[in-house]
Amino acid sequence: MMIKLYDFKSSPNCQRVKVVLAEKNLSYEIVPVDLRKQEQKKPEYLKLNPYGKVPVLTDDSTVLYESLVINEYLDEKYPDPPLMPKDPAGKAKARILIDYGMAHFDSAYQKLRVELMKDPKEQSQPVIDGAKSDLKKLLQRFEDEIGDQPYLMGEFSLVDAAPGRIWRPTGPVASPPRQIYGEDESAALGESDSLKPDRGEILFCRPTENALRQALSA
Ligand SMILES: N[C@@H](CCC(=O)N[C@@H](CS)C(=O)NCC(=O)O)C(=O)O
Repeated sequence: MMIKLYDFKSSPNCQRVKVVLAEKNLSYEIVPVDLRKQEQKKPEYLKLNPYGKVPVLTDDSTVLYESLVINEYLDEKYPDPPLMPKDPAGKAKARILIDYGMAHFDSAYQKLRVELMKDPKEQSQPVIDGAKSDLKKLLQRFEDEIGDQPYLMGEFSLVDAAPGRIWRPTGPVASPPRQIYGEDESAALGESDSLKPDRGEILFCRPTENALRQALSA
């Protein structure tokens, strides 16, 4: 059995799959796909993913794309530890939160990310301030959902794996761990050297007040 992940290190879509692979302690081989060289558009890659995007995950003869679908596959195929509620209502709730993150949260986050990745001289403060203010409002939904629980569904779940960095205390303007997020982006977004690649730092998703303060007060 061999899992391969076709990956570009700073891709959030790849990162959410890596979180699940790590959480399930699955070993896998990374196949780097350099998006800057358009390797994702080569005919042989398009045979794996007709959309020409990363990630692709192969598991023996199974070839999958779309990160959220890959994560559900991994959870069903490798159920230890389970990362979705068992009951249909719980599953539906988890999917609603994932959809909220992807459909509503991500665009504000991407706006901030793109701006922060620019040369500081070219950054627009109004764009940064606007995106932060949007994110703060959007994060409130997670604050309300999480309450006193450590994770959005109580236990760590695919909801916590889905968002990449933003819903975590190590948010985009705080400290994305280099090991998952890639050197360039971590440097651009401001990495703390104290982070180590263990579960606590890479996988915890706690959109707590602390996260809000750390990520958005700057
Ligand atoms: N919905 C897809 C999105 C995949 C995606 O947009 N991947 C980006 C990297 S984060 C990509 O490959 N971009 C290169 C391109 O579009 O050419 C997923 O969740 O896997």
